[in-house]
Amino acid sequence: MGILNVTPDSFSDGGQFIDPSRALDHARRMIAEGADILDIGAESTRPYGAAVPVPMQEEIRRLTPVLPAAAEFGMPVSIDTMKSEVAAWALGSGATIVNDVWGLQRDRAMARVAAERGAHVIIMHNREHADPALDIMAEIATFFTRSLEIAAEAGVPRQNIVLDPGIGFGKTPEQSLIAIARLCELKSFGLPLLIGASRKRFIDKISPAPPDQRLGGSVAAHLLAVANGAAIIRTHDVQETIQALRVAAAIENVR
Ligand code: HH2
Repeated sequence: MGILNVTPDSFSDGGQFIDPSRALDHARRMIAEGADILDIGAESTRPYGAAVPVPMQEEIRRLTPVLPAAAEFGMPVSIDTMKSEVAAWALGSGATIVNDVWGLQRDRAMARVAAERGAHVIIMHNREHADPALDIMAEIATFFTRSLEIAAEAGVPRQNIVLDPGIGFGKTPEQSLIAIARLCELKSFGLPLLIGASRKRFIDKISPAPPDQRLGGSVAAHLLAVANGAAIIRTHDVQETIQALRVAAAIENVR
């Protein structure tokens, strides 16, 4: 899954793709590099730092010149939003997947919108504040169970759901590491797992570097995530990530 942030303020690539023609060039490039899904967002989810909430109309205004055109490229498009109105607009404009970083638990209309449109849904674990004392795997499992109840009540078919432990969201850096190290425990839900470790701050805690210099750490995290059961990797760096995954798979296959 290639990331396309049509935002002025995303933590790692803010402002780079706010211009629609640059955004669409980047989408084309990620598809050429092998992305199977485009994840388009117009509000920084701000895993770190102060959030500047974006009004719904502004989110749709940023997406209008980009999302419908990107959907024409033939790859599935997911809409990275916390707002059901934005999700509804995007699903009516070519997106087929809703990526909700609040796992259907914040905007209660989100599950209904996804069900009505027959969309796939990415349920991501999140919480307002990290708590170092938490058993993070138990917390994630409890959160997923609640999100899956909300999805079922709204009529989202279980086979349309992907689960994501939410690397960097409401977690200490160590808890993000644990979520990757113990990812296979979440296989018990019987659903595909997604990991988005791309350029995130836990990398900087281990090996200090600004976001645009965290490729090595991102690739390491993603290789281990796949080894531990991830089916989808959300990345800013499609070409490098696919190359690393192909080489790792080739080595596994000659055993
Ligand atoms: N991470 C970010 C945003 N959306 N969605 C899912 N499902 N999983 C993630 O890990 C995830 C996500 C944050 O990364 P980015 O999009 O690069 O930053 P920003 O939210 O600042 O635009």
